[in-house]
Amino acid sequence: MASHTSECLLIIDVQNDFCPGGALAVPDGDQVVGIVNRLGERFAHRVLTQDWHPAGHLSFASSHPGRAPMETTTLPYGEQVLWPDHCVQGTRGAEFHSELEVNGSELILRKGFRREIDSYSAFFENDRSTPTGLGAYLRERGFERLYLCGLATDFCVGYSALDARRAGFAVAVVDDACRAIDVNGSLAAAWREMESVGVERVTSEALARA
Ligand code: VGL
Ligand code: ZN
Repeated sequence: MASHTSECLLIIDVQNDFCPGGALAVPDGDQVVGIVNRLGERFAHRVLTQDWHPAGHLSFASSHPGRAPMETTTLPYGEQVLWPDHCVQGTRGAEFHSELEVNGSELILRKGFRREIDSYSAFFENDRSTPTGLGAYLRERGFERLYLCGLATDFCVGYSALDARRAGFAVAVVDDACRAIDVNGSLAAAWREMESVGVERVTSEALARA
């Protein structure tokens, strides 16, 4: 049952910059808003994440002279996609979509706030070892099963799902409540990886019927 007290809905990065018209628009990103709001009604507990970068963040192509968005580079912790400037702290692009239901969420977890390191995952930054604190928070709250939705399936949702499994939670991704960026086959790769570690793929309709 999706309303069970040991379950929490994680709503990943439903922010203006990931919606049409935004700096790093995910195709049809805004289409998840209504689905996520309805999904949220079925959960007793909800947590939001917010991509939250300082100006000049090293994941921005603009911080690397001569480099263009969507190229990759090597940073001390490994390969990093270079993005357009997005979700800069305090800007409109970093705000949640205006129609997203935010008041019922119990925590807003901000990530990617260190200039030198990106954080796709809500649990670990892109070095895969610096924790955000979310795993400990969710464990201490007694949650055992996490449902993930939001943007983007192949980056922040996918990395968060993998790390949530690694942290010992049961994890399901609500497929129709997510949208993907899909660069160079990243969406198929993300699902392959998620399924290989036991992340369940569910739909909001199936949850509503359960
Ligand atoms: C994201 C790329 C860069 C995401 C965030 O929310 O999926 N993707 N920053
Ligand atoms: Zn980002």
